[in-house]
Amino acid sequence: MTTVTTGDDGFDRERFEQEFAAEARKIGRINIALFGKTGVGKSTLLNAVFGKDVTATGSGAPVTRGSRLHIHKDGFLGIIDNEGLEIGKDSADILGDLRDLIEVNRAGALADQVHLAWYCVRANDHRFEDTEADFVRGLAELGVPVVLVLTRALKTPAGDIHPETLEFAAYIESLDLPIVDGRVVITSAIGDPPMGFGEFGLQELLDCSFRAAPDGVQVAFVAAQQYDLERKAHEARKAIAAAVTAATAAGATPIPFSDAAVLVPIQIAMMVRIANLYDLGLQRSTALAITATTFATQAGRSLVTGLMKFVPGVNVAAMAISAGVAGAITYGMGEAWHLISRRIASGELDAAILADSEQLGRVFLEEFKRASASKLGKLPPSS
Ligand SMILES: Nc1nc2c(ncn2[C@@H]2O[C@H](COP(=O)(O)OP(=O)(O)O)[C@@H](O)[C@H]2O)c(=O)[nH]1
Ligand SMILES: [Mg+2]
Repeated sequence: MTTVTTGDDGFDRERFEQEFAAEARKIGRINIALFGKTGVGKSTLLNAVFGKDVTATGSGAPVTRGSRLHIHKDGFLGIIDNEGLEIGKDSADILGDLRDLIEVNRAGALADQVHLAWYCVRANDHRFEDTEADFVRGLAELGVPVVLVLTRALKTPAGDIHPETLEFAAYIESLDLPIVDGRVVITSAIGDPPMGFGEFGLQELLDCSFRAAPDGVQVAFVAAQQYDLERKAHEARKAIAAAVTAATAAGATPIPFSDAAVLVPIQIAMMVRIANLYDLGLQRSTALAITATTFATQAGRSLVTGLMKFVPGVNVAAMAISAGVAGAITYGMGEAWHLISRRIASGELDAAILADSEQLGRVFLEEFKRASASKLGKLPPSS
């Protein structure tokens, strides 16, 4: 028997933390091998797409003994790089090390495999050597999908990608290399604001990479990247819909009304899923969950009490409403939790609000009430 220490606010911290960690493990990791000369903009690209340069945080463990490849792991992302080695001169060594890495992990967990390579060339270099083409072919032969990225690209004053860059891309594409979609992705990770243009090409880079990455790491990729928040929202909505369905089914069985608003396992599962999709981290998610639960429990209770006035003493009707209410409350929880998660990821909620649980609670509550009421309004009238 499981004892759930639901106090008045119904929050079981230990359980939440365990579920959070279990969900993070389940999501796994995407590993990207990153290649390109020093200064082409690899770190800047990582920052723009993942919100951090994982290679900058510590040296990363050597892949195998004596290997010149390094794997930097951070949450849902692993970056493999060849710091200090030169494509061309050291190609055989790099490919050999990568082959070792792939062989060692072939039978192992998906989270330890190499899922994708980004081969970066500075757009302005206008040079793509035979040794680089050979290297790209070598990567593809190892079974790693290669996205060929032109970095630090420039735009004309009219806002078009520089014609010479387009020519350079067309030249590389004419080589018929085994690259994803057969095409080159032209990017600028930070743009050049004084020159009048911002970042571009990152959405294409992500779309192309998502198409090439194995199914089993798609969610890790969604969680790791911080550029395309709509991908996160899409997954979060699926989690909310699943929880609402499950809660509605659970609500149809006679649960005590006092429990309708507390954090049932369905709601915890939904919350840890969404928090992980937005990569909020354990500590922050736990603190948020405490606030959310406190406010939702109060609101849920008054919602249920209000509804009960309309069905005095009719047990069957009460149970039917209970199913709808369980779904509506779960929907309200999900939408409010999602709103907070999304605003944190987009930087709309600053540290001051996050530290102020009253203020945060009000944001949560407003969305909770709006969403659960919209769901309740769609319930068939009870007879
Ligand atoms: N304007 C502009 N500068 C960039 C861009 N990407 C990188 N840089 C600059 O190029 C330099 C080298 O970038 P970095 O990311 O450190 O290259 P890495 O050695 O490949 O990791 C830095 O000064 C960056 O600010 C870009 O998209 N636009
Ligand atoms: Mg760097």
